[in-house]
Formats: sequence, C-alpha cells, structure tokens
Amino acid sequence: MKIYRQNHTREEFAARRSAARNIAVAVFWGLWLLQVSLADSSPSLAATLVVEPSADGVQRATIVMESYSYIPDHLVLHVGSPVELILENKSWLVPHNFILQDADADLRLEADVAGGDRTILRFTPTRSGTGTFYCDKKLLFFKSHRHRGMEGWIDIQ
Ligand SMILES: [Cu+2]
Repeated sequence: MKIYRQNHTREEFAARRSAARNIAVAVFWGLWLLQVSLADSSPSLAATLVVEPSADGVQRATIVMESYSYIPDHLVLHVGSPVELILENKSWLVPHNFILQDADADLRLEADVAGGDRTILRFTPTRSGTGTFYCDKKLLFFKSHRHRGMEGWIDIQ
C-alpha cells in the first residue's frame, strides 16, 4: 500500500503567494487601463460663465476637470482685475492639466492637477482677446485628452 503525501516546502508557498500577488497587480492595472481608455467624453454641454469681480475686486471662478471635459468650458473675464482660477480635478487617479498659450490675449497659463487635487491660477488680464485652453495629457498610445474633447476658451473683454 502506497501513501501519497503532499509536502510543500516553504519556498513553494512563497512562490505561490508571490504569483497570486503578481496576478492581483496585473488585474488591478488592467482594470485601471480599461476604465481610463473606455471612460469616454461624456457629451458635455457647453457652459458659459461670465465672471464678475467679487467684493474684494477679484474675478474668482472654479473650473471642474473631468475625463474629458472642463465645466464650464467657456469663461468671460474682464480686463484689469485680478483673476483667481480654481482648477478642481474630479477624476479618480487621472491627472489633467490646463494650458493656455495665447499671444492675442497676452496670456500664458499652465497648471498640472493630480487626480482628486486642486490648484489656483492667479493672473491679471491686461488686454482683450480670446484664448483656447486644453489638456494635453495622454496615456501611452491613447488619444490625448484634448482629442477626446477636453478644451474650452476664455473671452477677455
Ligand atoms: Cu486631461
């Protein structure tokens, strides 16, 4: 009569545990990639915000950043008063940025905002014009956020 016994060495258990961990990590990043690539531009309704200076004379506005839009995506600002632009990234994990390079309005703004974070851009418009802002982030070989609709514009009057 034969007796089969399964003896696992400590090394075998360690190898199995490490393999399980590798699979869990691969599944996590796989799902993350999937949500980042599939989460498509929710058809954002163009929203205009006309910003008036508050009691302290500052033109204060909040832009919410999502995958893949800015809300609102159209701001109207006025020449001469300081602006505080609050950028709030509501995306989970996905970083967004805000880039505005406009010679016409003499504005050069740039800010990176990590997922779930916020930042404030301060500037004072010195002349009227229109500038387009956008997010140039992209993941690997996927289309840039701008290509997915993440852009808007500022009118300075
Ligand atoms: Cu983005």
